[in-house]
Amino acid sequence: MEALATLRAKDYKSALNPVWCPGCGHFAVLSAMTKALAYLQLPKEQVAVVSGIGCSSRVPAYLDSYGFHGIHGRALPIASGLKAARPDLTVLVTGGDGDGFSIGGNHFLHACRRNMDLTYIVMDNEVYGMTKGQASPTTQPDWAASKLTPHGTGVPRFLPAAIALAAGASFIARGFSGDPNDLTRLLVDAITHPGFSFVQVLSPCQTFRPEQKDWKHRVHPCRLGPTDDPAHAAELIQRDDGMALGLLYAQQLPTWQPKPGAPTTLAEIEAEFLLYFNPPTTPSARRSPAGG
Ligand SMILES: Cc1ncc(C[n+]2csc(CCOP(=O)(O)OP(=O)(O)O)c2C)c(N)n1
Ligand code: SF4
Repeated sequence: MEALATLRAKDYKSALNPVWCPGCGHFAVLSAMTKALAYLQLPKEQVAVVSGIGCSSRVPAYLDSYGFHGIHGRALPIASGLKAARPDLTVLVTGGDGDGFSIGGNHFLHACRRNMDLTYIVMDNEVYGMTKGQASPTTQPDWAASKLTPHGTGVPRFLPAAIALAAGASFIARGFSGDPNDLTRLLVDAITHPGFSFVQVLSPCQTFRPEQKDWKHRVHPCRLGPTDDPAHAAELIQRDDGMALGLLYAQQLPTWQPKPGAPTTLAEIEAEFLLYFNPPTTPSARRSPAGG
């Protein structure tokens, strides 16, 4: 029997070159993703990457797996539908802090508590990069560089790890694009964790947040974690300065599974939603017996 060829990180890259600005942190995140996939030797046709909209959400185009470049803030519901229909696939979800925590914030909360076996990688640069530098939910309240918020937003920051924990996520980690080896290891752990894995990746925006160059001096390993105790995790995440890297919390919780016998093929799913096989033609016949 012919031995299967080993897949290398570059085998997971598509022929498209990223259009990101030179020095953008997202390059290293893409590279760590390909290394993690190669480490796990996942067949390319068994991997699907779903994203929203933003510079970070362009990732599916740069990978040679299945992918779906969705709509702003809707990557998680699209990925959840895909995972429900094809539980055999490894489904990764990518996006930015604007995409995932602002317009997509509601979906983030419910994906955490539903605990489907998805890996959600958020490239957090504390700004809307693609739309030219507006404040995002993770932007500091006094950041006044955007013309839209000349005095800062004045609004406290969204704390992704704390909110993921409160919403019921079973795996929470923080990586840094400037530390690609540790990031690769975190992604391997996240992909192999059964359930919803949330990885916040600090990924600087060179263009609209050039001051983030100093992140390489500010990040540090998480000294208190990881833990599987939610109370301990809450304490360590709340005390955290937002720059602690590594696995923060992991817990084995029941994952969402499709019910046995649930429809899986498109024809079966369509049949579930079919209201009338022989639609009534007259308005009175269309009314329900209660007249509703
Ligand atoms: C419904 C909708 N609203 C707004 C936009 C405009 N829009 C595109 S990307 C984006 C923000 C992206 O920021 P982020 O998710 O942080 O990613 P980054 O570009 O920083 O990687 C916005 C507001 C849109 N495409 N669709
Ligand atoms: S605008 Fe910022 S996030 Fe977008 S590609 Fe450029 S550096 Fe990266």
